[in-house]
Amino acid sequence: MNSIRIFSYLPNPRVWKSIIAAKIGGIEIEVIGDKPKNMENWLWDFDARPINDEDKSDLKSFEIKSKRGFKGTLYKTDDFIGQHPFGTVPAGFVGEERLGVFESNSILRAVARACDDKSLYGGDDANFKSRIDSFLDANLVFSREFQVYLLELEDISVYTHKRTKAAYEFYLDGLEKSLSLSNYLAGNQLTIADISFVCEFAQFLREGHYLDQLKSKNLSLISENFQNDYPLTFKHFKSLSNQKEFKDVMGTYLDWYDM
Ligand SMILES: N[C@@H](CCC(=O)N[C@@H](CS)C(=O)NCC(=O)O)C(=O)O
Repeated sequence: MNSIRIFSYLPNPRVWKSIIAAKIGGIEIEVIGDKPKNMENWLWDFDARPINDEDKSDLKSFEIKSKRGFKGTLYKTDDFIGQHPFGTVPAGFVGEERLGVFESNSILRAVARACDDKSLYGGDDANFKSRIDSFLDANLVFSREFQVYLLELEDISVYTHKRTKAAYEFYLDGLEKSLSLSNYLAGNQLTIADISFVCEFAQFLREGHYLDQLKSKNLSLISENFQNDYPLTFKHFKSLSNQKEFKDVMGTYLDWYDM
């Protein structure tokens, strides 16, 4: 079996994708990390580890300004940057050669490929695999749009809200059409396209924690009418997130959300 290690802040819905796929596919993966606020006190590396102030003065050459989602300085080794040129987490390392795999959907694909049962990623059907990829790409486009939105929610601009709303409608319109034709996103079986959707969408729903900030700008929740506007997608999201393999990983993350 191909060994897979993931380094990230935890909990992270983008890591859950891989953990859920590994559970369903019956393989073990290694997940290392810490709370988001502690990531500046870790050495970002294959052998990631917590570091103290003394370590930090010895590791000055690895100091690097955070770029997205973090504030301040992070400690990323040259080897880490060699394998992860965009410097992001989740950071996957696969195989004996500890090859860097970045982007959570790509890490998810790596996990699904490592499973004995390949059905989560289309089995031997290259065309079906490509279709699954299409959903994963559409999911990443939405995910990038709402990442900007979530990071700005403390002081949200009308521009970002409008842009994210358009991305939400584009993505969910497509999912709803798909689910009117098949039981799962890419066809009639559970695939990593569904797993990625559930984890990303659970994260997007965190906009609900910023109701006051949105109201103060006369803006409303983008997902306000999720259930009515996209009934099939809502049902799919609800039923998968309540499925044991998902629930065991996602824990209480969605408990606040009224479904
Ligand atoms: N689309 C990427 C998002 C990864 C990402 O943007 N990670 C951010 C944290 S949310 C990061 O690692 N930032 C590192 C930095 O700020 O230097 C994925 O799905 O893996």
